[in-house]
Amino acid sequence: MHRVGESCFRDKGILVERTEEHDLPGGWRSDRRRRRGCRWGWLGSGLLIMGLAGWGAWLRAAEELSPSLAAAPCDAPRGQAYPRAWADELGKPREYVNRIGLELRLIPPGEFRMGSPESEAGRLGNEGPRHQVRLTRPFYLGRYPVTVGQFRAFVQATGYRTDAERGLGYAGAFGIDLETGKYRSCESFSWRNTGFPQAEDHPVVNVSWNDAVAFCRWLSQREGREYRLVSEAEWEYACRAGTTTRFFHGDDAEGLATVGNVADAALQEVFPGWPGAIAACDGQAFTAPVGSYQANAFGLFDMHGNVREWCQDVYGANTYQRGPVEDPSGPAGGSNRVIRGGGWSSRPAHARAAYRDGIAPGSRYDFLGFRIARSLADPPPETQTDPAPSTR
Ligand SMILES: [Ca+2]
Repeated sequence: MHRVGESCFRDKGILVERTEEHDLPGGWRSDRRRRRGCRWGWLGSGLLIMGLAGWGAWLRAAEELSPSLAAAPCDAPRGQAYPRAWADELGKPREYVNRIGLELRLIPPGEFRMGSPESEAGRLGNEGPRHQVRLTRPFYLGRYPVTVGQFRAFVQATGYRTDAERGLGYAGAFGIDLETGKYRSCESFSWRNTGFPQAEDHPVVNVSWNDAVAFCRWLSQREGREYRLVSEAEWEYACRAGTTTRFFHGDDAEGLATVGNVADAALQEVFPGWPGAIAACDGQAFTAPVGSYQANAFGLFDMHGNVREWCQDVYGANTYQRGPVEDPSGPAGGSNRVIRGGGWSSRPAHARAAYRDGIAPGSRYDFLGFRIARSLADPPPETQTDPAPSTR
């Protein structure tokens, strides 16, 4: 065990251990054993700690009741270790698959710098000021955006008609005109008809925020536990997974080809001159099957590309200046909802971890889908696995 600069503090019932240096996964197991010993008091390993390290060390160890917050910046091995440590500590599965095949990963509580530094290439004014945010509660987050097949299960079970199909505000959805390469509204566009081919494992698009919330409501009733859209802070924290760069793989825009489906040479083959496309070619001009690119350290796919994603929060352009720094959930008033992450048609600047926008909740586009979250305050899921970190 190799530790430097350790301290503890208590905040809102959560005991937090701050450590400047940690062991990687083996060290977590050592931490856990020590904490369990503390819980059992004189009968456990607390006696050994007291005997070996003295009274002061025992007092410090006795207060350590949970793993550390996942503190950014951290490298990928440590980022992978945090969820495993919290899953072990909480006795929860690190990943599970629900009844419609939706895979979720446990996201550890943690601290990160939300927003972008003023020096970041492509930065917009609504990404600042960059500020420290703490998420105090672990939660589950979908590994992928919700797929066409999963959304179809919802529609078939309920007969639900989306805002595009009902013509809320306008008929259909906004999609790309394959003849001109321009965006336009088309009354025949919906999640069933995007204008380009989609298989069941592609992310669903042309769904509004209202449709996404309806999906969560149905899934909550079906599964007996509450599903919801991810908050904006949760989204950026989960996307970064301990990193502080423009993208979770680094700052290089061309590197996006390995981690996400963005505007690239494949799209330019269909629409020459598409603005901002990277030179790499992933062979996918439009949406790709979810999970086709590399995951981040938290095991999440498609955070930087494939589809933009609805978040739960109301959008405010200047909310970083006055919002809470602990478990922020967006402004109380307002109508537009936050969208995060890049899509298949996005230029790199719009695929950054800090990039944010807000649009009307009834909007539907062929580059916009959603990802769902769930709290841990539910009974254990029926199907559970604990796989090795994926490198897909
Ligand atoms: Ca592509």
